[in-house]
This record gives sequence, C-alpha cells and structure tokens, in this order.
Amino acid sequence: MKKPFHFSKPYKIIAFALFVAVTIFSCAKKEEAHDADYYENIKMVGQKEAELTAPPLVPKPVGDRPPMKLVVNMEIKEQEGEMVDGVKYTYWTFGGSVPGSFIRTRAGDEVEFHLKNHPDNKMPHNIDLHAVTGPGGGATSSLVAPGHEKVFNFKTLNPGLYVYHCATAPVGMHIANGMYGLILVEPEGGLPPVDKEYYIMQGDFYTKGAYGEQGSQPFDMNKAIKEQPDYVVFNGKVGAVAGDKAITAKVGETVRIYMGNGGPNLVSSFHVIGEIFDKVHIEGGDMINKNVQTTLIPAGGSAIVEFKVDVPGTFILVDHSIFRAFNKGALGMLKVEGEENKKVYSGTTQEGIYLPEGGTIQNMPKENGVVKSTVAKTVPESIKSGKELYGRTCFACHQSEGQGVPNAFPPLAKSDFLNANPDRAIGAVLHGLSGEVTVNGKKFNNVMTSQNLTDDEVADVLTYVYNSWGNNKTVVTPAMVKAVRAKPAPKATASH
Ligand code: HEC
Ligand SMILES: [Cu+2]
Repeated sequence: MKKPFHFSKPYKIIAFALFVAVTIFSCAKKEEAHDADYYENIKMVGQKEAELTAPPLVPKPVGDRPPMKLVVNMEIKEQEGEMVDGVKYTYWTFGGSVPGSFIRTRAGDEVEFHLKNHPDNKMPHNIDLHAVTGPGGGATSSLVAPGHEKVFNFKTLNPGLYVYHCATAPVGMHIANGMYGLILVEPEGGLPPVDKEYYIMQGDFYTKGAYGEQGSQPFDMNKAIKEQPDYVVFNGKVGAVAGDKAITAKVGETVRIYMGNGGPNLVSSFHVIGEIFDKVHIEGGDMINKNVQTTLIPAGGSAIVEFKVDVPGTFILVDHSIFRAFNKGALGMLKVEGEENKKVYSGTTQEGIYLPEGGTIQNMPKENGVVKSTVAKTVPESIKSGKELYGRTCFACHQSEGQGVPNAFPPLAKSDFLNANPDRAIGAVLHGLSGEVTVNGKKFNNVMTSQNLTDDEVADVLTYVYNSWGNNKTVVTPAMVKAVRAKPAPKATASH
C-alpha cells in the first residue's frame, strides 16, 4: 500500500523551487528596509540636471528611475520683496524665492551641487543641507563670495524630506532673511503617487517696525534674539498661499503637502481647518502616523502630510498657535471645487440667534487711555492705513471684499445702511451695534462688538470702506469721529 503523503523525487524538486521563488519574491517586496549602506553602494545610471521649482510647486516625482548623478544649479539672490501690502523687505534667497527652490532626488543619487552667489549680492553665503552626511551638511565646502561659484558632491543615503539653509555667520540672520528650502530624497521606487503635490514652508520674520508698518523695513536683530517675530508666514510673505494664490484641488483628489519650517525660532503647529491628515510622515521620516489633526514641525524640520478632500470649500492652513495665523500672517488657503457631499458635511441645517449675555454690547478691554498722536493725513494715506486696519479687524466678519456673510454679518459693499448715514456708521464702529438692522433689504440681528479704535483709526477704516466696493466715497475725518464720540452712546436697541 502507498503512503498517502510520500513525496517522490520530482515533487521534492518542485517544492524546493517554490520555496526559493517565494523567498526571492518576499525579499524584493521589502523595499523600505534598505539602509544607508545599500544606497551607498547602489549602481548609478547616467546624469542629468535637476529640475528646480519655486513654491508652492514641486518637481516631477522620481518614479522608478535608477539612481543617477544629479546636477543642481542653485543661484543665491538678495532681492527686495513685499512682506505685506506696503511693507518692503530685503530677502536673501536660494533661487529667487522664499523658501528656496525645491530639490527632488532619490536615495542613491550623487548630487553635484553648484552654489552660485550672484555678483550683485553683498554677502557671502553657503549651504547646509540636512540630507547630507558630511561636515556642516555641505556648509564647510560651500562658502561662496558674491560673483563666485562653489561645487561639492554628496550621496543621498537616507530617504526623507530635509531642510536646507544658509549657515554663514550670523547664521540666525541669514535664515531669518529667508535662506531656507526643502530637498526631498525619495525611496527606491518613489513615494506612492497622489493627485496634487505642494510645497509650503513656514518662517518667522523680524522687522524694525511692527506688523504692517509701511515702507522698507530692515531686519531687527534684537527682536530675533528675543524670539518676538512681527510676521509668521507661509512661503515668505503674508498671503503668499491665499486668495488667488491659494493651492487648489478637486473633490475626491488626494493632496500631499511637503511642509517645512525654516524658523529661525518658532516651531509650527501645522493644521488645516476642516481637514484631517490621513497620513503624516512624522518629521519628514519613514514613520507614518494616521488620522492626525495637528502636526508639530520643528524649526529646521519638516513633515509630509496627505489627505483626500471629500467636500468643496476653502480650507484654511494655519499655525495653530493661533495669534500667528490671524495677526502675524501664518494663514494659507486650499480651495477645493466639486460636488457637495451632504453625507460628509451637511452645511447649516438651522439658523437662530443665541445671545447668552443678552443683547448688550460687549467691549474689548481698553488700553488705559493711551491715545495716539494725530497727524493730518491726505485721503489716499487715510485709505491706505484704513485698508491695512480693515485687514486686521473688520475682515474677520465683513470679509475681504466687504461682501459679508449671509444671515450673520451684513455686507459693507454697496451697503445702503452705510451710505445713508456716516454718523451712524461711526457710532457702530465706536460703540458696537446690535438689534435688528436691515441692509440692502436683508435683515440681520446679531452683535458687532465695539472695536476700541482711536478717532484716527475709525476715520481711516471708514474712509477706506466708503471708498471701496461701490460705496459713496464719503471721507470720514477724525473730527467727525470725535463729535460722535462726544455724544452719549446709544442704548442697545435689542429689547431683551
Ligand atoms: C466680530 C464681527 C464684526 C467685526 C470684527 C466688525 N463688525 Fe461690523 N458688524 C457686525 C455685525 C454682526 C453687524 C450687524 C449688527 C446687527 O445685527 O445689529 C455689523 C454692522 C456693521 C455696520 C452697519 C451695517 C452695514 O452693513 O453697513 C457697519 C458700517 C460696520 N459693521 C462696520 C464695521 C467696521 C468698519 C469694522 C472694522 C473696524 C467692523 N464693522 C468690524 C460684525 C462685525
Ligand atoms: Cu546666507
């Protein structure tokens, strides 16, 4: 009788061959497991010039190309730019943008780095790339005077998203002026494909004048040492990733943001309002965390965040140290277009007024009687400072073009309520406004808090409003404001 499980010789050979095949296959799948030694000794094929991009764009993915020699031509430019409307700042840049040009490599590439210091520049510079294994991250080999070029080579051994920055003394000052950027080292086979990829970097800036103070603003070393920035921004200036410069996506797409923090001082609590990161490559490394609300990005560090956008709308990117977002500029926008999805987000399903403290008006705390000195301004000057003030105070409720928010904040654009009576508008800004008002045929019954502004500021902001968006071009003077202030504040009209 035959034994049921006796293998004859041909079976043994087949079984052995199968075992070998499975072993080879499972090894081939373990791509992530490659270590620095593997990439150090990997064979390179060919050479090409690296594609460099200015933010928020990134170069094409590496895909499954073999490692190669990659020539990076990076030009340093010292150039004037605008921090926010009317505020000029001299930035020092890698490649003409803040952050500097994005460099995209794969592990095992040999990078031949050409650092060129434009002859019009005034300062020597160098570069420290966190992706480099070697003294100074390249800084010791790359110090370059204006009108000169330095070349050095390095091998990318560790996949990840790395910061690069200038490391010339005073290092803090070079970084504070915008000398930082990101270099991505993709693993073998590349990162998984996504629909949209963007490049954003946070940075803190220190100017002689306070936020919004007009004119050319020099760097302030004392504020930098005290770590008290006037500006905290994404991509080098206020609004660089907002309004018509917002990043975009369509419903259903997956978005990947290569997010860096140049510092020089602050760490970033990066958050996208109304989104949850499906995946975060923590600190730009291999470890992936899932379902994250806010990710911490150290100064001189990075993160790769990924999320699928499920519903349309404007999603606000912030440093969740929130005064930085709303008062210092750390605010960006992702605009998503496409079909609503009521299953994921319903929108408002009911609307009512809730006034727990009654209809009375709440005042912001007053600064103890500090009144700024008055210098007579021309109308254009008044409009200019009014615009800036509007962007800091009224904007949050009445919106950027004075369009308001239906059922909540009345429009200031073409507002019949506003245009009918300047004293009443002055009163609203001075004392606040509550109770039912009708603006352009629509009823509003909400509370505007007293804005606690000086006579000058009220005059400027209302002159700006009256001279924008189709309003009747009334000029409000500090004297008019003073006269309204002298009268007793009207009682809140709400009858509670
Ligand atoms: C916190 C939100 C908020 C802020 C900030 C705010 N407002 Fe208002 N504003 C309102 C609300 C709400 C009303 C309507 C009040 C009501 O229903 O009685 C209003 C009404 C007004 C009106 C009269 C109605 C109209 O549309 O013409 C004017 C004028 C006005 N605001 C100007 C300003 C100006 C100028 C600023 C900035 C200095 C400002 N507001 C800041 C919420 C705000
Ligand atoms: Cu420098």
